[in-house]
Amino acid sequence: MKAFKRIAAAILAITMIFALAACGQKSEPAPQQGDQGSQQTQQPAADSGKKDLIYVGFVQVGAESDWRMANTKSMQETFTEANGFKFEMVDAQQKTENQIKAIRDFIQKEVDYIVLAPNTEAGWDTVLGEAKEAGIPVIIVDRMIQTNDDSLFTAWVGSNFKQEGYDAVDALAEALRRKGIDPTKEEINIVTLQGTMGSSAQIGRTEGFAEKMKEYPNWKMLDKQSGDFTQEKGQEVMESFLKSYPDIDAVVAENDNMAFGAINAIKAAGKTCGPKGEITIVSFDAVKAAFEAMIAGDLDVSVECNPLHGPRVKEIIEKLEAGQPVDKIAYVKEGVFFAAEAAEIMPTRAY
Ligand code: GZL
Repeated sequence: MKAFKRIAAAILAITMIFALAACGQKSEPAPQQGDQGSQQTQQPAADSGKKDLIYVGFVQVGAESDWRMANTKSMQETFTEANGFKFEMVDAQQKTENQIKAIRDFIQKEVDYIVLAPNTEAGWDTVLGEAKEAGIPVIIVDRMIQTNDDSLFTAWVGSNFKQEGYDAVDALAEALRRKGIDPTKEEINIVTLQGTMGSSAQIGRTEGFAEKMKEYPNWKMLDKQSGDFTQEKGQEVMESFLKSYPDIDAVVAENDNMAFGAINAIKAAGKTCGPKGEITIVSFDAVKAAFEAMIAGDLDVSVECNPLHGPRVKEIIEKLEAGQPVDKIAYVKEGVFFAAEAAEIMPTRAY
C-alpha cells in the first residue's frame, strides 16, 4: 500500500511542476514547520532524507488483563522505527465506541495500515467501510468481528476460542482425575466467570465448553456471569456465587485474571482450591502469573491463548508491501498447562 501511495505522490508532484512552469507562476515557498496554520507537507522520502516509515495505527482493547499487557508489549516491541515503522496505539479502555473513534482518527491521519483488536464482535461495518473507502487496509488481531462483507478486512490472526472451550472440558476432566475424582461418575457442580460479553473470546469459550460438556451428563453448570476479564470483577462475581451455591466443585474462569479473583474469594470464604483443594479451577490465557498460581497450588490448569501477535502482523504487512498474497484467516497454535508441570515449563515461557 505504501508503495502505491509513493508512486501516486510522485506523479502528482511532476504534473504540478509542469503545470506551474507552463503558467509561468512563481511557486510559493513550502510552508515552514511552525508557520501559523502551516500544513504538514509530505516531503518525498529523498528530500526529507528520512527512510520512509510504514505508518501503523493500532486500536487496542484496553489494559484489562496480563494477557492484554503481553499483547500490547508484543506489538510495541515489533513496530519500532528501527524495524521501519511509525507506530501509534490507542487504548480504548474496553469501550467499542472508543475504538470506532480511534479508527476514524487514524483515517484522518492517513495511516498506511489500521490494526484492530476488536473489543466486541458487533458494529464494525460502517467504520471499516470508511477505512476501505480511504484505501487503508485493516488487519484484525485476537478477537473477531461479525460481518457479511469480508472485504472490510484484509487479514485476521488470532485464537480459535471455541476450540479453547473444548480444550477446557478435557482439562477439567483431567484435573479431576488427577485428584482421584472420576469425571464420568461423580456430580460436578460448575460456575463460570465469563469474559467481556459479546467478545469472541467470551462467545467461543462459553459455547465450546457448553457443547463439549454434554459428554459429561453428571456435570451441572450452576451459573454463568461476566467478570469482564478483570480480577476485581471476577472476585466480586465469585463472592456472589459462593453465597448462592454452597456446593461448587469447579470454576471455569474465561481468563487468568478472573481466576486470580476467584482464588481470593474462595480463600476469603474459608474454602480451598487448586490441585489439593476442594474446588478445581480451570482458566484461560496461561500468562506467567497463572504459572505462579499453579506453582503456589491455587490453580489447577490454564488453557493457553497466545498474545504474541506483533511478529505475525509484521509478516502480513511485509507481504502486503511486497504485493504478495496473505491468508485471510490464521489461527495461532496453543496448548494446555497443568499445575504438576508448571515449575518445569515456566522458564520456557515467552509471556
Ligand atoms: C483472548 C483475549 C482475551 C483474554 C483476556 O484472545 O481477547 O482478552 O483471554 C483479555 O485476558 O482480556
